[in-house]
Formats: sequence, structure tokens, C-alpha cells
Amino acid sequence: MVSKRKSITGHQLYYFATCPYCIFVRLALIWWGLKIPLREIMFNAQNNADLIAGGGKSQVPCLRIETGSGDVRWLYESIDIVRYLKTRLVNQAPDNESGSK
Ligand SMILES: N[C@@H](CCC(=O)N[C@@H](CS)C(=O)NCC(=O)O)C(=O)O
Repeated sequence: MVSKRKSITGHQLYYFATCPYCIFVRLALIWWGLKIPLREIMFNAQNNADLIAGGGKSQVPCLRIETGSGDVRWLYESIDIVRYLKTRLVNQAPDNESGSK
């Protein structure tokens, strides 16, 4: 049986495929059934430029978080991202953070 993952709006994960820290975060997303738009930086120069311009450095994984008021936060460090996912999205995901299934 294939279970559908919950689409999370206002978030983007900057990553590249072979980065072990990114794999850790992506596995957590799969484990918790969350779907966040991915922004690949190794082969996509624009995504990498956006990451540096917004977050300040070309390090992945980095979670771009946009609040309802339009503020943007760039969260580095895989363990901090996983903690954020669990506390903010897994434990108390309100309906307005889920998109179409
Ligand atoms: N402590 C960080 C390590 C992340 C890390 O080293 N990522 C590598 C890719 S696997 C990277 O982006 N290196 C480039 C840099 O740090 O400037 C984490 O857990 O997220």
C-alpha cells in the first residue's frame, strides 16, 4: 500500500542528493510522511545562489521557512531541521499547513 505524504507549504529544503546530512533530513521527512519542496544546489546554480543570498552560505541541508506574515528564516544544521520538523510539523501540524494530498 502506498501512503500519501502531507504537503507542507511555506517550506523549502535546499539539498544535494549525495549529502549524508541531507539524506538524514529527507529520511525523516519520509518517515513522518511529510512532503516539502526540494531545491537542489549542486546542479542548479540559481538554487545555490538563492541559498547564499538568503541564508548566507552554501551549506546544506538548509530549510527555508516562510511564516504567514512573510518573514523568512533559513535554518541550517540537520539535527536542528529534524527537531524543527518534529516539534512544529509532526507533533502539531495544523490543517492550514497541509496542502492537497
Ligand atoms: N553540521 C552540518 C553539516 C552539513 C555539511 O557539512 N554539509 C555539507 C554537504 S554534505 C556542505 O554543505 N558543505 C559545504 C559547506 O559547509 O560550506 C549538518 O549537520 O547539517
